[in-house]
Amino acid sequence: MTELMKLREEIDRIHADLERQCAGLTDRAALEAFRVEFLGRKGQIGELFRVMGRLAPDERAEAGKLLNGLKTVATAAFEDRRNDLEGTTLRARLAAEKVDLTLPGVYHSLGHRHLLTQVQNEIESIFLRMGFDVTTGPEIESEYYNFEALNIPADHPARDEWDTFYIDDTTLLRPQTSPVQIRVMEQTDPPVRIICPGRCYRRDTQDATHSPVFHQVELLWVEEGLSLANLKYIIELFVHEFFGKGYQMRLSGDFFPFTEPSVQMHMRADRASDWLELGGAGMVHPVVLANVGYDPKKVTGFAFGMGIERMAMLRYGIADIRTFFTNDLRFITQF
Ligand code: FA5
Repeated sequence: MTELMKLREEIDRIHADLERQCAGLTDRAALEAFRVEFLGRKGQIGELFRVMGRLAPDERAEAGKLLNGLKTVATAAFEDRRNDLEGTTLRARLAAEKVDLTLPGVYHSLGHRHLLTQVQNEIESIFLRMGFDVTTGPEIESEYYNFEALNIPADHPARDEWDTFYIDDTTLLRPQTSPVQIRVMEQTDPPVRIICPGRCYRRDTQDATHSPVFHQVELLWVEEGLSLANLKYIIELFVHEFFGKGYQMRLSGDFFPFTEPSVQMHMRADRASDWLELGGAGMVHPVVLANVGYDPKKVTGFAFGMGIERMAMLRYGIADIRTFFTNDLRFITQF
């Protein structure tokens, strides 16, 4: 067999081999290995070019043509496969990254402040505008601040008015925000003009208007020359600001050991509705003023404590106080 015939056979073998291998290439690494194997400088086709030197001069032209033909076939096979693979990769990427602009968007529900917080913020801003400071006090309170300093000595029957959760013999969960009055007056010389919103706790049986946890806002103004008329004016001004027109308010006599005289405040939405008790108020008792070192002959003051849930119930027509605390989104998202 002549060298040229051997070359032809070799070319046929390589041709068949490269076509078979090329069809099975599925990724870039395999494709590159294919290129090195057949088209690289030391690849199978490159090696064949070396055989040219051993051929008779008249065979070389033909061998050159055949080899160049093989190289062209290999290059074309390589490039076709590369284009194919790149196309497949691209199509896969496009499919994976496809965005369907007609799909409904992903809905992120935004939270918002709870109705009680909204109402509390609004109450604060009304009183801030009137010149009151906003302050807070502890929810875990001592008997002294909640009772004694407020003129309710131990064994006084008025303690029953506040069905109180005790933590130990002298510590309790405050059933009212009134102890903050004492804490503020102990720390400040008159004049004092503050409100204190906050959470309160009572062993009250739950019903439509009572919850074991609820909120009050306490108000205290102590200065020279204040009277019940000033208290009434402030309450009326607040009611006007918070509720607007149309609501009815009434003050009637009441008893609290820490105020004298004392009143309670009721409101209703219109003549047809029932009165709802919103809070208690009165002129700060001289004993309470003396307890914090004030001179009751010089200064007088008034205070009130109102239920924040009850205010919200009246304004928004909420029939049951428990809806504030059940975290039902159907309720919460209405406000
Ligand atoms: C007091 O707590 C007095 N500290 C109010 C006060 C302050 C009087 C300053 C004088 C001077 P009373 O127990 O009435 O008062 O409660 C006041 C208001 O808190 C009630 O009118 C009601 O609106 C609200 N409240 C009381 N208990 C509950 C409860 N269990 N659930 C919801 N709201 C309540």
